Amino acid sequence: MNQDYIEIKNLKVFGHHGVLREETEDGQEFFVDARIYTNLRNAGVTDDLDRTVDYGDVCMFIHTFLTTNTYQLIESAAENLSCALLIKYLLIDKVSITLHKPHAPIPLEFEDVSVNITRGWHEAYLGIGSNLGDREEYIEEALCKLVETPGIRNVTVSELIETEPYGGVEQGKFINGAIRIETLFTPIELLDRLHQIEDEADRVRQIHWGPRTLDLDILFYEDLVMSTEELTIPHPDMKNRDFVLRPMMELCPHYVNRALNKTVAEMYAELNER
Ligand code: PH2
Ligand code: MG
Ligand code: MG
Repeated sequence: MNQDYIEIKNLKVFGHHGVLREETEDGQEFFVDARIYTNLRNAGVTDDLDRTVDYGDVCMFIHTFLTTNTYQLIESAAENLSCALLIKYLLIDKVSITLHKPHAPIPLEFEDVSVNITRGWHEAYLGIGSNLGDREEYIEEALCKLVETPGIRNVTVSELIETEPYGGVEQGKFINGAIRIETLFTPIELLDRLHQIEDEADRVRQIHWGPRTLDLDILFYEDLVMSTEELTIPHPDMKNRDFVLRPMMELCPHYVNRALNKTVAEMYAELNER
């Protein structure tokens, strides 16, 4: 993983962020520290500004962002600023922002109050499937919606394949595929967005594992291993599903399922031996 960064310290911005009326009316000084994680190797060896993130440009962007938007909370100002930087500058993988408010309305002597957050793009893999209605059209539409979602970028799709229904319910054949994305969402936020897209595809939740116009499942989210009532990552049944592993073989055969310590290629080979 990239460890390089550009660091900006104590960039002064006069802004109107705050909960109190005098804060939004009169404004006050804020100071921003920004650590911009981006690989500096290419710029380093070529001496070419176009291969890095221009820190002057970033400073102007931060200044404009924090003067033209106002937030009640410094948390919210930092959050929205981080996302805006990650979306605007394609070379930034991750950003750490500290937003200082040294004149915050606290009736005591103090030096500074600040928030610090780190935000970045996360690699995730999704399964997609449909076995009702115009299957290709539902999948095409869902892909467009993913591509157009702010907070999702670099959407890559495997070949789409027709598959026999798996799991014992008698139903029509599926079209399945796998998708690689990069996202700013947390796993739960991503799941919510996928459910929204499913709902917009006229999906009705009837029989468990029954026919559906559109199914979008999270297969991997970085190297995360998690399990809640709502969501298990990596997808707990992927090792048994040819319709998941076959398209994944095309996208990421060497990706490791950290719950099983097996690569996609190993899971696929073992499934085919059974
Ligand atoms: N999805 C299921 C159940 N069975 N079978 C195939 N071939 N493809 C699927 O996407 C699929 C399934 C539940 O999500
Ligand atoms: Mg599914
Ligand atoms: Mg599902």
